[in-house]
Order: sequence, then structure tokens, then C-alpha cells
Amino acid sequence: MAEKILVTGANGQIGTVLCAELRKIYGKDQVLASDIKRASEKNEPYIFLDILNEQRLREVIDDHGITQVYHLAAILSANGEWNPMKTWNINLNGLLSILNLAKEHHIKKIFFPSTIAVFGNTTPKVNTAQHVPLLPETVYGISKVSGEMWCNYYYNRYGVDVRSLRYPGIISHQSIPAGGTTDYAVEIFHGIIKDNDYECFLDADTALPMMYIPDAIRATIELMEAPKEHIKVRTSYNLSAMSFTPAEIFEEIQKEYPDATIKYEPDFRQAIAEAWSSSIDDSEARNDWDWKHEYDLKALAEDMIRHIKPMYE
Ligand code: AKB
Repeated sequence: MAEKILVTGANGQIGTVLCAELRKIYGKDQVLASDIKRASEKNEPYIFLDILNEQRLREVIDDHGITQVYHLAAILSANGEWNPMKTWNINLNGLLSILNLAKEHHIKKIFFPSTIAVFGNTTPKVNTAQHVPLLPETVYGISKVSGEMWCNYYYNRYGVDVRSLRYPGIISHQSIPAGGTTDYAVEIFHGIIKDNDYECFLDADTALPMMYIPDAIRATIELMEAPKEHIKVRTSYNLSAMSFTPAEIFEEIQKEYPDATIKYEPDFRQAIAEAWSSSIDDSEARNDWDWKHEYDLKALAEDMIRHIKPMYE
């Protein structure tokens, strides 16, 4: 049977690129984008779908014969702090509806994005291993730890084939992310290419795990296409490519923009970043389903500049 894929939160930073890539593999009409934001012509076929409307979600899944769901809809770390209850509701209840539909055999496979925000001040920060204490400081992190546990429970109890990655900060040129703590690493390119200057909301030496979007999309699809018996972690896999600080990415961009300037004005996001890991050990992903990243900081910076420069010419 042909796969029919639903992507929720499809207009977000990962969703737009993921839909395009899935359509290359499965065909345009086999990938249905959904979001509560305005449809974009580039992301057709598209439907409006509020993931909290369980009845409508069930209808969409049945009417379109959906076999896989990439459930990306979520509120991120920084925005989540402005409205904790709304964040909990959106980030967890949508997932539970989808897990229940899968349990009733409406869906074969689910992807759930987790994050480095599951780590907290009690987690060892350097080369953080797969199985460590998880005591997150943000409501976003709490919702993702809980989501990971529900995924593990539905797999063990009902056999629901749900797979998950703990994404590091994702850097992309296709859209400007909103509401995250790692967003500075995208904004900095736009700031410097446009104005030769950037005001950073994190301190110069705050190291965080990061990944370029082509690697993140490939990891997601490779995880989903891996044989079921290779998937040993049913909470969420650690995933890693590189780690850098604001000062290090600025230095890399300065190779192209030597006169650029930066100011560091840390705000509430500094405390969020400080509770996260500075680097990740993702050896279980590398061993179980052969994960390998391609982009390092240099390759990422060159490619970002190549794509963003024409936007301001
Ligand atoms: C955020 O900063 O909130 C996200 C994430 C690391 O999950 N980019």
C-alpha cells in the first residue's frame, strides 16, 4: 500500500523543508501538510488543522488514509515560558491524540521530535549520554520529557511504532525560526549579512549542540525508514553534529564579513541555554541505524551565507 503522510506543524522551520524532502521521495500528493498558520503555495497539498481538535484529526487521518504522521506542531523553549499551560496542552495533548489513533490501528508509524531541552541542571553537560537524569527547567522541556515517556509506553504497551530524535538547535536559511533559544544562530546570519551587526541574546561563550537543516532532515527520514528491529531507543535518540558558541559562529562569519560587529546582551534565554548540554554523545543513533552527520561549522556557515546573501541584494 502506498504511504500517505500527514505532517503537523508543517509551516515551521523543520516542517517546510521536511515536507519538500518527503514529497521528493513519496510524491507530491502523498504528503499532506497541516498547520494553524496561513497556507503557503510552496507547501501544497495543505489543510488547516488544529491538533487539539481530536475529532477533526481523526477525520483527516481516516478521510485521507494517512499511514504515517510526522507530528511537529509544538511551542518552543523561549515562547513556552510566556504561557506554560498552553504550551503543555499543545505539546502533549496533540501527541496523545495521535498515539491513541495509532493504537486503534489508524496509523502505522509516527515521528515525534524531542530536543536537547529535555536536559537540565542535573544532567552532565559535556558529551551528554543517552540515558541520563532528565530534570528540565522549561515547560517545553517538561512537555518533551513527558512526550518521550508516553512514546515509550505506547510502544511497549500497544506496539505503536513511534520514533523520536532529540534535536539540537537547527540552523536553516529557508525560514527564520521563532520562539527558541538556539534561534540566535540563524538570526546572526541575517543580522550580519543585512546590517553588518548583530545583538546576541546569549553570552559569547555559551556552547550549545547544533545541526544544519539538511542533516536534521536526513536524520529524521533515515530514522523513520530504518528497519523496526534496529530501533532500540523508544523514548528518543540523542542526535549530534557539532557544538559552538556565539563567539565561534561569529568568528566563522567574520571570515566573509571581516568588519562585522557583535554585541552580547543576554536575556532570560541565557538561563535556559545554561541548563542544556554543551555537547551530545549520540553513539546509540550511530550504532543502531547508522547515523552520520555531514556538516560542520565551516560548511554550515558557507552554505548559509551563499543562500542568505541574495535575499538582501
Ligand atoms: C529551542 O531553542 O527551543 C529549540 C530546541 C533546541 O529544541 N530550537
